[in-house]
Amino acid sequence: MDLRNGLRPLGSTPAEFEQDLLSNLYYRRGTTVESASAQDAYETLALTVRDRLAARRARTAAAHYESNPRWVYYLSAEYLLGPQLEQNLLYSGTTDFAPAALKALGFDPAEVAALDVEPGLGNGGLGRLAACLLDSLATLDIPAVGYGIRYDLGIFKQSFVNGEQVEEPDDWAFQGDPWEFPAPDDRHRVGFYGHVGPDGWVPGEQIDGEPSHLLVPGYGTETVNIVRLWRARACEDSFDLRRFSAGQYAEAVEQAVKAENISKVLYPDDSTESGRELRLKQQYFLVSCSLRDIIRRFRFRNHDWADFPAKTVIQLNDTHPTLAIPELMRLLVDEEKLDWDQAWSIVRQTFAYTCHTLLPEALETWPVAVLGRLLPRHLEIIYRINDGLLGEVRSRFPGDIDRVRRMSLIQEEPERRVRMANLAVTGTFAVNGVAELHSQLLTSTTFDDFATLWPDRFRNVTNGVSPRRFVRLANPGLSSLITSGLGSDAWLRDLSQLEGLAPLAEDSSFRSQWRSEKRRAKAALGLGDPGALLDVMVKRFHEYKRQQLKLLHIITLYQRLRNEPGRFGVPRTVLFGGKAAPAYTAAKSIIRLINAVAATIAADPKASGLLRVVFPPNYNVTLAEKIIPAADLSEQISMAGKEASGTGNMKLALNGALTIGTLDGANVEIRDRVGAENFFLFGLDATEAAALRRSDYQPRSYYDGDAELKHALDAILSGTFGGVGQEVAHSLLDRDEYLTLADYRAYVDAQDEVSAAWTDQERWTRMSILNAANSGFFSSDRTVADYLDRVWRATPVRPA
Ligand code: 26V
Repeated sequence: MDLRNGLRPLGSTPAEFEQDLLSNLYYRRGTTVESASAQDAYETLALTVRDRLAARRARTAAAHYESNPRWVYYLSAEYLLGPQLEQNLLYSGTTDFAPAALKALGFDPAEVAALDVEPGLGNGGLGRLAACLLDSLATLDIPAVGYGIRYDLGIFKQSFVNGEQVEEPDDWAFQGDPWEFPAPDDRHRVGFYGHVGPDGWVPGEQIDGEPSHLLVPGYGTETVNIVRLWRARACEDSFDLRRFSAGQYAEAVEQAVKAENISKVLYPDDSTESGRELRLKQQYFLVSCSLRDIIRRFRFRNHDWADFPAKTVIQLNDTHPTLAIPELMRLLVDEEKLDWDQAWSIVRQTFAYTCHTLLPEALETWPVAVLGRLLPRHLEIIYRINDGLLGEVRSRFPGDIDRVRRMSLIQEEPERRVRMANLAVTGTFAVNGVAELHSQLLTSTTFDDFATLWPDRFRNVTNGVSPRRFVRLANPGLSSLITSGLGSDAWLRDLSQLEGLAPLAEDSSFRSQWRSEKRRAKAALGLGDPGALLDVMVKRFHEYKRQQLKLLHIITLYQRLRNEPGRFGVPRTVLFGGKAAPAYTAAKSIIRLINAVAATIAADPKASGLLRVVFPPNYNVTLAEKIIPAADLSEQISMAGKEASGTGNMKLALNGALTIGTLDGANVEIRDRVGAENFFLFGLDATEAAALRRSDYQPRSYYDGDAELKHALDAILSGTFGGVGQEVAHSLLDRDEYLTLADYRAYVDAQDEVSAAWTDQERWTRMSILNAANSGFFSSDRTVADYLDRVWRATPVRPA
């Protein structure tokens, strides 16, 4: 028998599924129907579903081996994959039989499904984008692997105590993770510290990287790709038996604990100085393990290094994995003995870099002293790359010392630091921003010198989101309506087909069904009054995103309902969701104030039925899938020129929310597509905002000049909200870095237009349908197609 092709197919009928569930309960979970807990049932269900995808995985891997294709490798410190159960049921075609099979064995399907825990291995947009791109890569049959870190503790769990954010560890894999395939036999050794000898780097410390992988199925295709996550492990010899025998138990395991700390926790962001060296270690750990794995895959079918760039493209998700550039140089020059120029040419043809920010403070730099101690050979390589770069700059721009200083990979003042973004631009063939405006601003500001030197290197790839996750799974009711409206579910693989909904905006029966789907989603969220406009602001808390602007609007609405009911507008529920970095005091103050304002309004009978503020804690992918379908209004109100793209804006528009927003990030492209008449635009644009920031901006002049704004800020200052939030008001009056007060009046006026539009429900529904109909561009399938065309140049391989 040909074992390679002789895999016994798994049954595709409900009865076979039930049979497999039972045998997995006995043979793999090791328990019985009588004694099985809900957890047993969950793990067994996961195995039964996973097996079906694993069979497809085996066929995919065989097809990839056979065709020796060009591979896309995605390197990312973060993945926000979201809950796995429902997705894998859908993608394996077993959604319909799982509940019955569970019931037949005596389990409550809802109780079992509730045990699915999302791996929160990311902070926000950057990590969720990585997950959407993997979904689309598999859906488009592209040979791809995502590499990341398997953090023991993911993004912290948020709760509120007296309205204040409290963080608790997220031990997401406490019960084990049934979706994962660990490969403890496939460890890679990673070095740190030490010195550079005549034959290269001699590390002073070593640890192991242990991989496991999760399956990444494509939708409507056989392909199943993987995401490979690394976990840090002490090397076998790290246990100190001598100390243990001497009763020094803690010391005996010290090395092991230190090693395993590397993958212990996801950094909530860079705003804390503590543990920075550990973060650099994480980055090198990811890069070193992943490159070794990439090279191993290359060697299955290839022997000549000159072929490496033709078979490999490695996408750097922001600068976190940028050490891959000097690491590949080290492997090629020190270990493979290629000459420097040949190695540099391979490296430069292999890597591409995506930048995800415009905030200067978010551009990573590492102290030369720290990097040189941890990775002495890599620092030497970075210096040599810098010599080449600066040589090129000097010969193109003789005498332009200032340009040399700006472009150098090394910042000199106030301390010497390595500029990771400059290294990423220098070591790659393609650099992209994540929305049109962002990409323009990158070449005109952040990377202007590099764009002058290498104009062909820069391009745009506008972000997108997975329609499977954020429409089909999140909003099954609306999905069915869309499918019946379009006459097919092919839109799930070609989201541009949503355009076919546009004529249905004129069909009153379709509009009424569309509205009832919104109502149903609101009811599922437990938001009592389905007639109230649900106004949603969900995203990480950051001053540039301006949750404080939304808050000023809420206070104004509250004051109107108390003092000038004629100007109040329509009943609203405002929903916030999002976490603040634990060390980001200003963002935490805004959270505290939102909760205080919510409590004040909730306690006022005059507000009852008119205005409500809710803030469910611990916003994550699971919660996003419940909130987004229910939203009527999407708040995208960042200071223009600061939000690279946004992806929540796309998810909300696809689910029929109307956007109120500034001309920032992908809002610009959303408005272009859905039409200016279906989008509530307000505020300064990026050029105006930058000019106002450069001028002598006086936030107090807006306070003095606008009675409603003054009234709102005075309420905070005088302690109306339990005395909370004075520091928020002071910071707005004294500095207002993100021009909140300058945009307040335009924002409140635009919100009055929102209220007016809401009073005409037929008009609102028309606008809602047109938003969804014209947002098909924002599928991550289109994003991946753009990456393929502009950067990756890889082609599909379909399993036989
Ligand atoms: C990093 C830092 C670090 C220093 C302190 C403040 C701060 C603020 C922001 C960041 C950005 C991290 C990168 C990131 O998550 N960018 C997001 O990427 C999304 C996917 O491309 C994009 O939609 C969001 O607009 C962008 O903020």
